[in-house]
Formats: sequence, C-alpha cells, structure tokens
Amino acid sequence: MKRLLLVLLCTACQPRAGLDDVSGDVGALGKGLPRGFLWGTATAAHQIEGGLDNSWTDFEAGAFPDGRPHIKNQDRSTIATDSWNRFDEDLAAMKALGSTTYRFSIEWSRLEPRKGEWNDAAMQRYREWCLELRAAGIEPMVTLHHFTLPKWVVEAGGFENEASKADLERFTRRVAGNLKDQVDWWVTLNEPNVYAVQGYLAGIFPPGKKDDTVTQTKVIANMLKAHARMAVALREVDDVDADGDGFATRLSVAHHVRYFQPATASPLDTAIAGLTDDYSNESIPRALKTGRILLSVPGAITIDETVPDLAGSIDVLGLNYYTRDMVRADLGSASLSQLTYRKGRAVSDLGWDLYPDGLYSFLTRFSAYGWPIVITENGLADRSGKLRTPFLIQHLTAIERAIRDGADVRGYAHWSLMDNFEWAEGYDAQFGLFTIEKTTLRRVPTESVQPFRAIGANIPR
Ligand code: GCO
Repeated sequence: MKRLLLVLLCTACQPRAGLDDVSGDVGALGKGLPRGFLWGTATAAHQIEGGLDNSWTDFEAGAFPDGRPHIKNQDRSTIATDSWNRFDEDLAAMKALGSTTYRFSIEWSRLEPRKGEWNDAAMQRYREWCLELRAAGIEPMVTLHHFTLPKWVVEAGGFENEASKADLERFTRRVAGNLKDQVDWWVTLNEPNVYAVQGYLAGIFPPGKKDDTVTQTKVIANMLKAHARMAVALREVDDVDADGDGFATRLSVAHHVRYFQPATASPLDTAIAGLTDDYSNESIPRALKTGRILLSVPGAITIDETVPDLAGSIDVLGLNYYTRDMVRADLGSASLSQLTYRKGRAVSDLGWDLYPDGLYSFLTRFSAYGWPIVITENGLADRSGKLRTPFLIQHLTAIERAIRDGADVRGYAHWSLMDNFEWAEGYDAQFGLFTIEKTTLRRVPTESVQPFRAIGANIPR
C-alpha cells in the first residue's frame, strides 16, 4: 500500500506538459537504463521487404462496399522499401543509430509459398542478415508472425481455423532449426489483439470482416493456442545460446497495449473502459502467465479455456505502446464503445494522443507478472519530423522513471527504422527515424537520428 501511495504521489508530481515544451537536448537520458539494455528499431517483413504475395496482396487491391479503397490513396505495398535487396542500406542506418538490437520479421509466405514447399535460398538470406547483424554487434530479435499469412493458410481458414497452429508450429521448427545458433530473442506473434480487431471488428485488415466480435474473439484464442505450440517448438529446437548470456531462448509476444480511460466519470463509461482494458490489455498477459484464456464481449461471446502449454510460455513480455484512448460507452455497437482521442493535446499525424504516462503505467502495472519487459514498439507518424525527438525524450524519461520505481525493462525498439508501408494507411503515415526518398529509395536520416544515437551512447555498457 505504501509503495502504491508513493507511486501515485510520484505520478502526480511529474510534469504533464505537451510535447512542444520539451527541448531537443537529451542530456543524461539513457544513463538510467540498465547495463546491456537493448537499443534499436523494429520493422516487419510486409512493410519493408517488397515483392511479397500473401494475405494482404488481394486485399490491397480491393475496396469497401462504399467504393473507398482498402488502402489510403490506393497505395499497394509492392516494392516497399526494397529491404529484401537493400539490407546493407538498412544495416548502415542501424549503425548510424548506434543500435544494439534490430527487431524484424520472417515472412512465412516467402519461406513456404505452398504447403510443404520450402524456399531454402530465402531462408539462407535471413540467416545472412542475422550473421551480419551479429557481426555489427546488433542482437537480432526475430518475429515469426507479423500480420501476414501465406495464401494457402488463408484458404484453410487462417486463424479462424484452430488447425492453423500445426502449420505455424512446423514453420517455427524450420526457422528455429536454421537460425538457432544466431537468434535467442524470438517474438512468436505480433499483436494478436490488433490482428483480430482490425480484421474482424474494424474490417480494415484482411479478411475485412466488420463487427464480428465472435470470430474476433475466437481468432485471439486460436492465436494464443498457436503461440503455445510455437513456444514449445522453440524451446525444443533452439538449444544454442547465441549471445552467451546463459539463455538459449528469450521468448516473447509483442503485445499491443492502449491506455483506455473513461471519457466521462459516468459509471457506464467507467465500466466499459474496464471491460475494454481487460479484453484488450490484460487477457493476453494473463493467458501467457496462467494458461487460462478468458475473453469476454458481454452479450456476444465468452471464452474460458485453459491451455496448459500457455502457462509460462514467455520469458520476456514485449510491449507495443503508442497511445491513449478515451472510452465512451455505446451499447448499440459491436465493441460496446466508441473510442476517441483527448482534445487539446499533441497528436501524431494519425491523430494519436502522445501520452508517455501511459507507457509508465503499463511498465509498472505489468511488472506484477514478474517477467522482464522489452518495449518491442513505440513511435509515431510524424511527417514534419518535429515531434519525434520530444516524443523519444518523453517516452525514455517515462521508462527510466518506471525502472526507478522497480520495473525490469531490458530493451527498446523504436517503430520504425524507416518510413514503410503502414497497412491501411499506406505510405502516408511516416513512422521512420529515416525517411525514404521516393525515386531512389535512399534512406535519409531525420533530425532524430542524432538524439537517438546520443541516448544510446549514454546507456551503461
Ligand atoms: C502495429 C504493428 C506495426 C505498425 C505500427 C505503427 O502496431 O500495427 O506492429 O506493424 O506499423 O504499430 O502503427
């Protein structure tokens, strides 16, 4: 109780200013992070590699019933940042940032374009990336599923079909067998909650279904079951401690958290904000800790199922944190709420409320589970490039504060290394520390590269 009071008091005395008030000087920031703290950026295959043919390909060409294109400005991912052919340029950018980690994903549709047919040359390419990263002192952090599926998996029902977990497990064994001497940090899944909500409630990711909270909830449960199988596979196959720190595997899920706050003091808004928080933020770490999948959309579906292999299936909790939502109850809508952003605050180009206290709150709250935490994504769409440095400073300040208050935080991967294909937002939303010159695809540093490097240089080595 005393500790709680102290945390509350400290929270109250922190400055709440908007991002505009922060100077660009990083000062001693970074010195409050622990020795060996991983410092770097994150990407995902479909957003950067180019030349892919997967669950997004046809969707990108399609339109909603009212004629609006699925992707803003009718963009298609196509060549993306051409990272499949420009890894050396990506690596140079990482080095310029003083990176000690790089989170990227391995594209299942590239490695297994048809069931049981493996592209060994592509596997070899990913292996070379890992070797080059290691040679540069950059710890690879490999995501095995980041929003895309091979078309043959989609035809079999994707994550709507629980049987997909067996295919994902085979893929995992194959990748782990090839990379086990290079990779310890594995992220099995990226954001099961976002995958399901965008694909089945908002309808803005494939398969583009709307207001189907029943399937949405089953998909989250099936993804968690797939994760459990992937974790068992990784622990069996990867028996090599690649970085010599005493652990052969550091397993995590990149869990997307949003700070939900009731829009008014009304009991209904408060209750619905609580439900939303439990469904979206709490249910996944709870399942990963206890094995119990407990997901409920009142009036639509409740899943309460225990999967023994889920309990203890991660070693590190990955958090993707971006923003805060104000929750207004709307019992007529499928999600029972309307989400809005708070007025009068600094926002990203996508209108997201930039709220570092939310990150502090999740770091201290989820510490109770007992896992170390890595921030697997954090960033903002900022075409002007003026908000990114203050954003970084404020979020790193929040992380250092959480560490002082007892959170065990081991790393930070900024989203993203460079501007890339931002799913439904196409190329319009620019999240990169590097921007991409349109015609040459050259990686051009933004003003935030130097401050990013300076924070990294302050981390105790
Ligand atoms: C997600 C993904 C990333 C996004 C990033 C910015 O959170 O949706 O993990 O692929 O590009 O979060 O929105």
